[in-house]
Amino acid sequence: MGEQENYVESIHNEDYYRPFSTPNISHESMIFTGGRTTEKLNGQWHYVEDLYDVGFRDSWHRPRATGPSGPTEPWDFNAAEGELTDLPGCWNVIDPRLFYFEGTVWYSRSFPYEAAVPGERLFLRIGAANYDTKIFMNTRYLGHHAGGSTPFFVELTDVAQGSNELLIGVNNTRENDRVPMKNTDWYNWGGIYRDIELLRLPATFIRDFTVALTPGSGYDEIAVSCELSDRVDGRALLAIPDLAIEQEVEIQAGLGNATLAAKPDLWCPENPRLYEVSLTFEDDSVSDSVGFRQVATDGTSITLNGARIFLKGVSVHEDDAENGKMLSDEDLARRFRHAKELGANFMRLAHYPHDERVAQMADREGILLWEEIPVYWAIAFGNEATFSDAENQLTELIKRDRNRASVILWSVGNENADTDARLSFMSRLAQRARTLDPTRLVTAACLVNHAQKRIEDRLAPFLDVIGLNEYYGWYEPDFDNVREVVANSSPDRPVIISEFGAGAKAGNHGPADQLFTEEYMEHVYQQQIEVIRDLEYVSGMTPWILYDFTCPRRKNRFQRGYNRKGLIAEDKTTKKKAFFTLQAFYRELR
Ligand code: GCB
Repeated sequence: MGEQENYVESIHNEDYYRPFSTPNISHESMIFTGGRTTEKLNGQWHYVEDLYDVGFRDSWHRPRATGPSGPTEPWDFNAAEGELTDLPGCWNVIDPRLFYFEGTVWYSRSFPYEAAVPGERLFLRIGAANYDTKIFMNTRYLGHHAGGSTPFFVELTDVAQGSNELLIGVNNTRENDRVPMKNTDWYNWGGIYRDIELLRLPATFIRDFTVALTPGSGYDEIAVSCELSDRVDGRALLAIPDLAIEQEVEIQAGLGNATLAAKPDLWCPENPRLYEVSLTFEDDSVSDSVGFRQVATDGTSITLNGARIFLKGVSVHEDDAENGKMLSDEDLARRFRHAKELGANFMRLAHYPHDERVAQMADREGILLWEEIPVYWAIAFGNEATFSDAENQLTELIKRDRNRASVILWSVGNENADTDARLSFMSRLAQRARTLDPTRLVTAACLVNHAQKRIEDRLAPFLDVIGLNEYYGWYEPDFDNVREVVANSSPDRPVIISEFGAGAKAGNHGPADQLFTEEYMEHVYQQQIEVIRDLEYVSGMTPWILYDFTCPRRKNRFQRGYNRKGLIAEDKTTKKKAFFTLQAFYRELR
């Protein structure tokens, strides 16, 4: 007894996180949301930053002892008393004091609930929160989600009452076993920065729904699959009115698969034709706007609907001085406007899953997409828990976007040193992507083998397309080396130059051999284009990058906290000279 006399658990227990480490909210609880009515919980939430993790140490979610005159204990926290902020949003931009905050921020709000129909189930969906999110409702801990850019769901049915208190802790601490790890070349924005929604569903509902042209079918067969929330048998009804399709899909033990003969107009950038597709099972119904197309490789070419295509692209981050990582409608529209102005037909969404509205818009606008998970630089490749996290993020991304015609490539990572541990980790991810989605190509942004001066990566046999980041003219100042690399390489599959570029401060002019001038950057683009244009095996390019972006690693006088490789400055308006160099090339390729 003696030892414990002055023992105060909340200040002596460094294992305070453990009770909140399970259950893990993963892709398994995802729900297909296309066509569903949701109730948004966006808007004003209370928030409080928690530098010392007191919320976990002191269990801020616990019920408070109250007497006739209010609380009977001097609690340091009250969910209803925090300052107010609008969600979705990043805390770094609410208040300059929070710009550099890394740790947990608690968000809280209440909402009323009344079941609309008996037996209804209630779910919470969060579009994304960076990085680890712990959900509490009505004093109960419901689970946590790891991963900063994918959606997740938690069921509230058993805890929901007439009046409900949601308390959500979001932690963005950079850790070496997370995905990404501590060191990245972008800003570690924190917060719940995508929609927060409630879904009311019947007791048995449609959990997943995929629709695609069967690969290799001759463009005349559509494959549909669905999964229900329970292992029931029955029949679902599939409808594609514009193809005059209405067909029953047999469900056995909660799973349904069907193939349909159909001759849809094929989706492509010039004709981004979408079809309304719906699936109904008993009281539940979902729908989606789906484009039908086929992407494949043929030797060192990429083909879309059987025809060779050159991917005229640009890389993009989610980053904004006013909104952090939250993508405003204005930003969304602007990035497509700028891509089109460049003459692009392709975008690389680097280095993590972007807002789902991007792929929806790309479907409508006819822009092809590369989507990626943040297996970036020095991931803890030997750590199985890190692998599970990466695999879960990949699965959540694929499940979210696999009906999007615009998405043609899943990238399993970026610029990772070619070690045995990385080969095992990333080849498993590549296989996972293939199993989840046989209708798309798998890639990764690899590095040049600088010792051998050639395109060579042991991961290549696991990929359909080799992404290649090369910075000749910048980190590798001697541009002639690229000619040697090219002469030494004969890849057996298509290559996309997933990055090249150079930094320039918009408005900084000077001779073409002076770093950080627009002229230097322009010259790098001219030289790169001259080399790339003659390479048969190069099927596309996504130069780095559309806009300058916030980056704490970049501190010289031209950078001042920004990566300056944008074709457009961080104001998202001022174009640098290289923008027009790339535009001229893409126009010529038309
Ligand atoms: C890279 C990385 C990218 C960086 C870029 C740079 O290779 O993939 O995330 O921002 O280089 O500017 O150095």
